Amino acid sequence: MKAVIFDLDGVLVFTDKFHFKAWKALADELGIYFDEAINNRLRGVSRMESLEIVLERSDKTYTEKEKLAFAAKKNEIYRGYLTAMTENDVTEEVRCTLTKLKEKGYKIAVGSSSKNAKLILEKVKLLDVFDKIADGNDIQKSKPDPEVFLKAAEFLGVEPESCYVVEDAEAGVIAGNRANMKTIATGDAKQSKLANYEIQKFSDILNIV
Ligand code: B16
Ligand code: MG
Repeated sequence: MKAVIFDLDGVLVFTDKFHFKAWKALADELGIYFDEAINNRLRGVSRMESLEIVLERSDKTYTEKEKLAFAAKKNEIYRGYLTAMTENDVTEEVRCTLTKLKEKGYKIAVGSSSKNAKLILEKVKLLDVFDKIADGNDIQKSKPDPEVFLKAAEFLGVEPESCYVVEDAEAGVIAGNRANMKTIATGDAKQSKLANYEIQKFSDILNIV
């Protein structure tokens, strides 16, 4: 049995722009500098680890309680953007490619660091398309740790060596490599040249697997 495991944010849907806006709103409120380059470092990284990166630019030291409140605030703003998502936020190309992979006999799963993954998949009507979903609620360590992809493979009952991982984040590609899976880079992840394959468009996956 073979499988393809998809990262969510930046691969299946483009919620990265919402993460950016939400972190920017929090950073502005705290008077901390934040830009696209810093935002790129947050791809695939858990919410609390992302907050630590955002706070690198602050002179102040915050308590754990304050940090939890900041993360909750960011998540509230982020989830506000998610409410507007619909099935139109997933392209026909993505839906067709997923169908063709299943026709070819592949199991398909999501491997996302996000604790909001199921909500997003439900909003864009992809929840029932995947055989399994491993997300931020299933793991202790976020990417670049391989845990989320190993969980997805375990949920599917497929050996890691028989899995492909599609990722837009360098941290995610490293996680896929560490999981002993074959990695396919899209978007930002192509810059690091760490993946086994690169794609220009989503349907190119069909030429690789
Ligand atoms: P949440 P992915 C990741 O999703 C995002 O890329 C990253 O920016 C975010 O901090 C992380 O999920 C946690 O998200 O705050 O919703 O739990 O790319 O692994 O699908
Ligand atoms: Mg991503």
